[in-house]
Amino acid sequence: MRKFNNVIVRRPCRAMTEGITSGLYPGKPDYDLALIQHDAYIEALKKCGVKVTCLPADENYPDSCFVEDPAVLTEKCAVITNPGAASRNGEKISIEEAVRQFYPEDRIEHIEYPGTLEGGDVMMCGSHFFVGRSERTNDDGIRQFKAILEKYGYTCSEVKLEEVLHLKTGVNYLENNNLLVSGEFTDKADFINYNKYVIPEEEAYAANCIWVNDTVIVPEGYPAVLSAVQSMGYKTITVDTSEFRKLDGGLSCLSLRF
Ligand code: CIR
Repeated sequence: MRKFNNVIVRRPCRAMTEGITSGLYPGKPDYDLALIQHDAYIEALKKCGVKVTCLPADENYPDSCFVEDPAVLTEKCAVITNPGAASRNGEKISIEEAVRQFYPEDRIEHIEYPGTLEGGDVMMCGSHFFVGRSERTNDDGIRQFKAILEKYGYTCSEVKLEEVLHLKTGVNYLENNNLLVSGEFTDKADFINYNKYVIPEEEAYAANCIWVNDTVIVPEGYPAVLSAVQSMGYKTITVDTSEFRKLDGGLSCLSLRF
C-alpha cells in the first residue's frame, strides 16, 4: 500500500488576486480568506500523517501556491517540469530548490524546451502515469516525460484533453483501483480497467479530491461526491477551497505529495 510521508505547499501570495483564471468560477480571490483556507488545508494534510513543508509566499508568481504544476515527485525520482503558462514558468526554479532537500542530485530530472509539461496533467496510478496533452503540456514534454519515467521502470500513457485545464481537473485516482471521473473523462477508453465513480455535472469541481494515506480530502460543498467517497469506504475530511477555485485551482494543485 502506498504511503506518503511528505507534502510541500507554498503560502498564497497577495498577488494571487492577479492569478490566471478561465472565469468559470467568477470573482477575485479574497486573500485573507485564502490564507485561512490554506491553513485548514495544511491541518487536514497533517491529520493524514504527513510532514508538511510550507514554502514562503512568492509575490513574483501570482499562481505559485499551486505547487503541483512545476514538479512531479515520485518514489524514485523528481521531475522539474517546464510549465506551459508563461507567467508560471519561472516557478520551476524555486520549486527545484525545495525539492533538493528531499532528492539526491542524480534523481532530479528536467523537462526542457521545446517541451512543456505541468504537474496538474500528471496522474500517478501505482507505477503507471497518465499524462494529459493540454494547452500547457505538449507532445515534446510528454515524450521527454515518458523517457524519464521509463528509465526508472515506470510506464506512461497519454490522454488527450478537450475541455478542461489539466488532466486532474477532471479525473483523480483514489488508490485501490478507484477513480473519480467527470465530463470528458467519463467514457474514455484509457480508464476502462478502473472502478469509476462518475461525478454529477453540477459537482464537476469535486472531481479534484486527493487521497492521502487512506483519507480522501474532498472540497467543501459537494455532497454527492462526499457521500460517494464515504460509501467507497474512505475516511474523509472536507476543506473549503472557494478562493482557489476562482483561479481554477483545486485540492491537488495546492500540494506535492510524496
Ligand atoms: C493556472 O491557471 O495555472 C492556475 N490559476 C491554476 C492551476 C491549477 N493547477 C492544477 O490544476 N494543477
